[in-house]
Amino acid sequence: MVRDMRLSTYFLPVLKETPNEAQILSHRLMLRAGMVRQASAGIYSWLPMGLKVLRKIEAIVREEQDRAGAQELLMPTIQSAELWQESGRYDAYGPEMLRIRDRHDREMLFGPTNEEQITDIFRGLAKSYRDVPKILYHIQWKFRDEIRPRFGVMRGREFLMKDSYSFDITADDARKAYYKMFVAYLRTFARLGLKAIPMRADTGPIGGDLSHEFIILAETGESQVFCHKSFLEMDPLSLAADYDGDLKPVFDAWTHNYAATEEMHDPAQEAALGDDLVTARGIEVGHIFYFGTKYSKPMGATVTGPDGQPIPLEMGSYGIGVSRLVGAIIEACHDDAGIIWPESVAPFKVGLVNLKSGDAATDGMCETLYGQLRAAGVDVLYDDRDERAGSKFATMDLIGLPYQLVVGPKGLKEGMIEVKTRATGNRETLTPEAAVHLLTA
Ligand code: 5CA
Repeated sequence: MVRDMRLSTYFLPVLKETPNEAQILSHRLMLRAGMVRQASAGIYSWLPMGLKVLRKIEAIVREEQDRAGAQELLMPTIQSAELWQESGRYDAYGPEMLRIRDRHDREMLFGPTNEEQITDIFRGLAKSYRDVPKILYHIQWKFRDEIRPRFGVMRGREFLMKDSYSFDITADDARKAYYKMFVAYLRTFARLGLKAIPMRADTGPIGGDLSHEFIILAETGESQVFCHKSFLEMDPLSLAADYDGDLKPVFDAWTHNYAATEEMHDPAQEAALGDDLVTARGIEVGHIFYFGTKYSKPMGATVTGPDGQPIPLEMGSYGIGVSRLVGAIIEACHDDAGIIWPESVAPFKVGLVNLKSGDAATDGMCETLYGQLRAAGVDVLYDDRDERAGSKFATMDLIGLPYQLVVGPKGLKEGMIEVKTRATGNRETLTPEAAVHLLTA
């Protein structure tokens, strides 16, 4: 049985006024729909409904990592400065890194990413070429003291990231790991209801020479991006996800046409595209890097090869902005009335609206429907409050559940209830049995 969720008792602090600190739509909607509350600049508490969405996104990201053969572990948020001194990034990372001293005056930091930490784990525990290939990942909070935290959870200071790290002994094998994660990302974003385009990207402070950002196009995006218009039509879920097979053809199919972020863009190639060029704003939801031995060499992370000689590990890292995705999905999926969740990440599948709380017939029918749907494993939020119909509809549209099941005394006299599909606005009058059938099919 799915958990009991009645609006009369659920903690859903919906705001009537539009908060004026929010500059973009997803941030306004997240505040209005009671999903998050700002704790301090760029740092948010996740309220029950926001957390539900975050967890659903996290679960899809995890499933696709596991499917690709990556193994989950969990590294701490607080790291020792020593590891970063070994890699040479402690000073290079600059003021974005939150530096902390413990009671013994030891230098610590709140991790902005985990290349050093995972390299340290691997060098300590993996000894032989037989210990690779491996892809390890975790889903953990990061801290970056961004100069301009903004747009709510989209550019936070504390944010949830999925970061994976691959270990191989040849550059060729490391590329295979890169292709695997590339395909896992296509699948992940498609399942989240997003069209994310892989674009050639700059490697920035992570380093390396091969990198793609996964970008969803949105007017409010922070990056300027350029791509061939064919990307708008490509369908990631039509791909075979046979991770044991050769994934280079899939990678080639997705990268042979031009797509680049601002840092990597090439005006000559763009001019040659003519009318086929799309210039747009985009939101970076994922970023993957191949950087070879950049960390393994200075940190002495080697395994012994078949001939007994040490081989420095070939590595890559692969990030997804899990908390950023909550805002990004809203940027991609909304209308004037509010959020329109893709079913895969919706906090509840169905909102049950009782148009006349206190009326024996409507109350009775609502309880019956609520019980049947929950018994069938459907996540339902029941609006059992004694409120005006108009305000109930506005709340349902705002929070964006895929289906609204509306029960009122008039319809019930005819033995009918209404199902509204949030995405299309389409309403159907059905018998209660037909409605339950539709929503449990
Ligand atoms: N170590 C590498 C890959 S694991 C890394 O840190 N890559 S990253 O810097 O590109 O970050 C990975 C993803 O985290 C980005 O694609 C983005 O979606 C998300 N992200 C980065 N900074 C923030 C931020 N300030 N707020 C929210 N999400 C962020």
